[in-house]
Amino acid sequence: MQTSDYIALEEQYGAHNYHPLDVVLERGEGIWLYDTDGNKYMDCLSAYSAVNQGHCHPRLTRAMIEQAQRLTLTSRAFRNNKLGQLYQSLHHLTGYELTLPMNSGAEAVETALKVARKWGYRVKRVEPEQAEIVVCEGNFHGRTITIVGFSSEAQYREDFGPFPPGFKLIPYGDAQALEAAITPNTVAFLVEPIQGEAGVIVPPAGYLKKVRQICDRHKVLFMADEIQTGLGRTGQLFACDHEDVRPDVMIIGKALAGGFYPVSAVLSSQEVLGLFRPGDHGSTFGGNPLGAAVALEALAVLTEERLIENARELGEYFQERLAEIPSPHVKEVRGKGLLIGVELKPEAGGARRFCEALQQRGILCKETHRHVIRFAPPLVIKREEIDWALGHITDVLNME
Ligand code: IF1
Repeated sequence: MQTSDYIALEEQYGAHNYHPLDVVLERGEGIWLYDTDGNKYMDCLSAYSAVNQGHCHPRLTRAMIEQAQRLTLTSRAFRNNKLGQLYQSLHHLTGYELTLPMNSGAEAVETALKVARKWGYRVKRVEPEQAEIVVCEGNFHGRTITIVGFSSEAQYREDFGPFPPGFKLIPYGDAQALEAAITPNTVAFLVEPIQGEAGVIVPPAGYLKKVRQICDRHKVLFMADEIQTGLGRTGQLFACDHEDVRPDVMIIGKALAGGFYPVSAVLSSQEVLGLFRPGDHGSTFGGNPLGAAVALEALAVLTEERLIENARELGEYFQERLAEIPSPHVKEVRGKGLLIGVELKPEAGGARRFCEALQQRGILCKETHRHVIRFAPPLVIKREEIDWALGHITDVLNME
């Protein structure tokens, strides 16, 4: 089959809920992707930070194959020999007492919303059906009806109502707005430490520390969605670590299983996750031994190959060099670690055409919110590979 044949199949038989670049990928290795015409590309998206360990990491491939030959799924009606080990590994790595395993990021976010409401009723003693959760404008937490119900993005909400009540939107990065929004019924504040989809929006320094203090003052759960920013992406284990802040509830996913298998999780304390009783919540695949085995190895790769340190060191390097590029189109370079956004001026005509030009030079990026090019390569990237990319990025950022 030709590349055009693959595209035709997707166009004819698939729902058109995406507008992908017209590149048909068939193989990945480390930071490199290969299309059906044999072209090679540097992956600067990492599947939205799900492939932090690099494509087809041999240790993850081996872990998946070995487990897949033994046991893949039992349901949680029975126990398996991998889940407890994943729980222990996450406890040792993060310090949180308990884990609740799910599959997609949205499922983990929904789980966090449910446990926050339960905590509100059982511990904070909020009146039944009155729990409120504060969220931020520009948020992205997934695509379920509950979650898009509190999105500020019209397209994510359009034609999907009616939506569940109990959510309050405030401006991102504004700690006073959080304090003003809290009522006696507020049970939680859900926030991304850096807003990925909104265009790699880094909040003002000290914001997360103020959030922590406000949530303590008003007995509100601080819930961090680190599905995209977590597990090394920003040069720390969690983006919250940049401000030495510890959320009550930590939500992770994506790179938790290195892009091999959907594994997400909610991490918290006995006081919060200990509220769930058997039958309160669940999932057919949540906590399955195949996902757990891959996640165990994905966490080991993250720490043993020092990917967090690499993201910190090379993220700073990449961002500095990007900021030095003289370009008539660039408005701002921002981000943390290897989560970098290059915002273009409105007169540049949108980031899509720059991503298409980068594709022609062997670099795959994704624009976000029309004017921002996101650079988020796998955390295994090397300095000389960044230097190679910078040459092409410089040319593209100077095209007409
Ligand atoms: C799409 C965005 C990124 C996330 C955060 C929860 C989820 C995501 C911070 C839900 C997922 C993905 C979803 C994917 C594109 C991508 C995305 F553009 F949509 F917003 F990364 F920025 N919290 N983000 O980033 O996790 O259920 O997908 O496993 O929906 O188009 P999921």
